[in-house]
Amino acid sequence: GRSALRVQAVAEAERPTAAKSSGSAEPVTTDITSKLKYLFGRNGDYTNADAYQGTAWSVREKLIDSFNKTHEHWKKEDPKFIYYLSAEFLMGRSLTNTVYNLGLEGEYGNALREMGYHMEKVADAERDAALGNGGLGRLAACFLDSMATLDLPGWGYGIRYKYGMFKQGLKDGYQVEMPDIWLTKGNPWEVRRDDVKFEVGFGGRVERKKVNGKEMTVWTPSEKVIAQAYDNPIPGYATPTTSNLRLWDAVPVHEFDLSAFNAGDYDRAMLERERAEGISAVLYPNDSTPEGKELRLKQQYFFVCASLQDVMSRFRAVHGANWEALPEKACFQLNDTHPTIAVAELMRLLVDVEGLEWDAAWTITTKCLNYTNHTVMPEALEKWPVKVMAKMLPRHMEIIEVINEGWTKWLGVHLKDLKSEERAKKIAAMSIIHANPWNADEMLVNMAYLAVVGSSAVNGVAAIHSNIVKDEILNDFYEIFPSKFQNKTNGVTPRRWLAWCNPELAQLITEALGSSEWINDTEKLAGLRAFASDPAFQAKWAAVKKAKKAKLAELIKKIHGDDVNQNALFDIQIKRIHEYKRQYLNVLSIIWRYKQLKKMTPEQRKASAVPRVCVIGGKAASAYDMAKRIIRLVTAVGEVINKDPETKDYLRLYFLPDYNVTLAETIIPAAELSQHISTAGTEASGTSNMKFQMNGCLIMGTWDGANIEIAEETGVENVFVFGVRAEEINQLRKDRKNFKTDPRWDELMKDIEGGMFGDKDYFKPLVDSVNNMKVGNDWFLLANDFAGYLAAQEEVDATYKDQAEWLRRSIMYTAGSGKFSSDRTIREYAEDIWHVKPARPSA
Ligand code: Z2T
Repeated sequence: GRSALRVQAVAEAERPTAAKSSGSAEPVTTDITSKLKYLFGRNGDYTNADAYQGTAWSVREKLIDSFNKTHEHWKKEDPKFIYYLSAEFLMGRSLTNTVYNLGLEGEYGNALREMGYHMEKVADAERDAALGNGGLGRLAACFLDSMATLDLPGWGYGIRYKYGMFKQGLKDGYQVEMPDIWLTKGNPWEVRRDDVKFEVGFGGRVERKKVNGKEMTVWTPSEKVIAQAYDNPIPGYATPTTSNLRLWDAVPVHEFDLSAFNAGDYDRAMLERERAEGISAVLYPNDSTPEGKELRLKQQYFFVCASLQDVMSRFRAVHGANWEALPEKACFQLNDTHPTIAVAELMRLLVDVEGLEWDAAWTITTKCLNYTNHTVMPEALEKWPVKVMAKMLPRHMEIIEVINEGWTKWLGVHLKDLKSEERAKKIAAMSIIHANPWNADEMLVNMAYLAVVGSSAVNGVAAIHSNIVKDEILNDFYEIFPSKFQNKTNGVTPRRWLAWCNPELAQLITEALGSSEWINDTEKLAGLRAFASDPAFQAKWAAVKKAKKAKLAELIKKIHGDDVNQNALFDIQIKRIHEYKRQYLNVLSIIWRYKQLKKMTPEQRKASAVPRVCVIGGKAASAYDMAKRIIRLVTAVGEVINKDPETKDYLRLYFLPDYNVTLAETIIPAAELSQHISTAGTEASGTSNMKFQMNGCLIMGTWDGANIEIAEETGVENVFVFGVRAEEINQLRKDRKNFKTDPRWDELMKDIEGGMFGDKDYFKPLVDSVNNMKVGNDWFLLANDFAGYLAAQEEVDATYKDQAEWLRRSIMYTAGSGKFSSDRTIREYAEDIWHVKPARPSA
């Protein structure tokens, strides 16, 4: 609201560069009304949704001005570019971010107010661009923001899915999935590049032929589609730089089959269109477990092939066929293994199309590519059956075979000192192509191995995770190439995740620090430590949190119809639903709390209970049965406890459906405690933990992922840490059968099994999954961490009773969050991996 504008006014005055507004003389109100008139045929009497359209199409023009200036500059300078290849970009909304990043909030805020609208309500009409599942996709979006803000020449490349992440609804407490129809009202944040399209082939045959006297390999695909480019400008903050996210849409080569049409076969006439459009139709809704479907591989190849051709055609336009120099001008980051087919595709383009020798092409390829790993869960590592790949991408399969021959041969020489038996074993274990361990007849391409062999650098996303990558999952490779392996701890953009989503807190921080420079120099937040114990500052800090809690309470009321106690501790767990993230453990502790409250007299409750409002949100992959049962358990427990007259003043549990970027922007500023309770060693990093930390939310967490580094920066004594350590996990799993469960745990299992929350049969598999004698065998060790978790919960209550201590910690969290800006992460990538340098256009 209003305070946000003041923050910006300060930021404006201090900006290192002038605001990027085009300085058009035409008043903004006129521009907005003219957009509504001429683009939408509207005349007065606009709804908020109309006002959004008019505003967005007007802001778009400023964005394009800035985009054009930046790209003119980059074209002239010809710097080295980083291309971030990712199957997912979870951008969320763009209006507020664009207006604020471009420094246009004064102009547009005033114009809308003059017209009788509020920016906040108008912005609320925008649909999220939800082209991602969760952490990995949102990370890519934060990276784009930081790359632009740091003036790094770089683009994102991905897929323009027609349908993004499904919309989640609840029916009788069960998850229902609905398509995400986000493009129907048009998208003001994209520009279709009619002149940028490339052919992408699939299937067909491979032949050796003499071409101009040279022996060449010729791939003749049996199916072709066109990749059509759409550019999504990415405005940096406090800089004239506006970068780009180029997304590909799949369209048919021929509009339709005219001969089939003329013959009256309308269905066949449209077949090619349907097959093509199917490729970019829908995002696979799996977070961290891959979908082994052919269409998914098609998507991966589709966007990689188009992106590489695009980069190479721009290179050729300037440098001709001097491909040896490509690594000086372009480097590609593979966001997990999803774009790993790039290793084979770049080889194909260089060898088959450009006519380079294999070895020269291999040197260029490995210099250009780098790979980021995002998970250590074995079932999540992508492997494509050789059969599938050979049919869809026959030439790529050949290339991968040749790469693997060279690789295993090289290994043989490199490991010559090993005994022959051991050597053979090691080579078999490191072969890119290997048998399916569950089905010896099926051969698989291990995409992580291909990515490691084909890259210059390999990195994990938090210190502990990078160590697990080195010591366990890719240990053989690490031993051979120790210097290839790096850590790049994740970060989040402090613009979207603090300054813009929590303008009230931003203003308070700016006042305290005497400048808004922290917005792109988050290490300055450390200055808040001096205020952590200051009662006057604490009171202002508390007032902001209270206002944000009121907003979340409003949302809960809208969704569930309930009024919640706004003085209660707001306890939040929002993330994809997954067994390893252990939402189930959270629910168990809530049930335990409920039972304790029930045992108390009203006087006892009044005297000692700390009221809590628990919120859980997150989507379950459509095919993830156990995750759907967990959602139902959350809603079932909520149905019981939220209406229990004895306890409802002290405990609530709400499942907030359709968790997405926009919802996170409301929930996170309101959170006082957030839960990051994955089994140690399973969450690669986590990134919402960083967003909560920035917003002064205390963390309850296991010693996992980035929690560890957050605790180090915040002071371990300020964090509620519990649970076994990653080093213990393997042994504990082996010992599971001998584990003696806590009697309180046994009681809760009986409660659920006995139907305390209804749906007995439906919950039975959940109970079984954490039974140390049953199939599931409690793989994620909920029972082992249960007692420690309850103890940590008691510590939370005790701390909350001491509000001065709670507020001190809250301030210390924000003060300690400087490291977790994605600006820091991107600077590290730029220096250690990409070797790209800033190139800022003049304002
Ligand atoms: C994903 O969001 C993550 C890992 C994946 O592994 C896939 C997806 Cl879609 C293939 C997450 C991690 O689970 C999370 O710990 C991490 O913070 C995030 O990626 C960004 O690195």
